[in-house]
Amino acid sequence: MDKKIRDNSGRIAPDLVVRGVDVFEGFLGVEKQQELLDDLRRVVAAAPLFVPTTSNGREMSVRITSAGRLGWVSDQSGYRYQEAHPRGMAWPAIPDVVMEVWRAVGPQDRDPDSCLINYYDDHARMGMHQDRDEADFSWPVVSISLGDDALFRIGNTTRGGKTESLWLRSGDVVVMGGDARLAYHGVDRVKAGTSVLLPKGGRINLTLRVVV
Ligand SMILES: O=C(O)CCC(=O)C(=O)O
Repeated sequence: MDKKIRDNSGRIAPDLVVRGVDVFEGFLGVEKQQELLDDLRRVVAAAPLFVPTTSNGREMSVRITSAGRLGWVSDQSGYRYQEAHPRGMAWPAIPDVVMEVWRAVGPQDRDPDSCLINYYDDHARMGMHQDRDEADFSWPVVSISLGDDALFRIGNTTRGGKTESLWLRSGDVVVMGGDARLAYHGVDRVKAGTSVLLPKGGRINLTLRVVV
């Protein structure tokens, strides 16, 4: 990892804490981002991106796939984690670079079960929501951003109220743990042309979770 400023307990210190959410700016340097992108191309070749729908049939604006033992899906039967891609194949393994990030900023004694891969084009967004499809909220959610800048919004542990926004850039890592684990959050927009990492533009976000 490129950032190595550690606190007394040996953990890497965040650059910023917004409402209890730890933000590690530029955590992955350009070479690691490129390595990760190459890994993700292999993941997507084995388990293609698909458009999730809400239970009432409305298409979400992101395209998704997963790596790891379990992947998150949403369709007319609702949202859930499952062991196979909607087309039936097992999810590919979580890339090593992603596991290195998890071990550097997340728990050392438990690996994630799932790495959700969201692809945002210039028009995609993600509404405010809580991550609560997992069994145990004491494990944090670790998120990695690649590609164009995204306006990430963090709210409260109940819906509504004041929120704060920050731009997430390629290589940034965010950890939502402790009291912030159940904070409402979302992505208001992606700013086209702010990164050259993805040849066709857009943004990839990876979220790592302990599910069971
Ligand atoms: O794209 C992001 O930065 C956030 C993704 C997210 O909130 C999620 O996958 O639940």
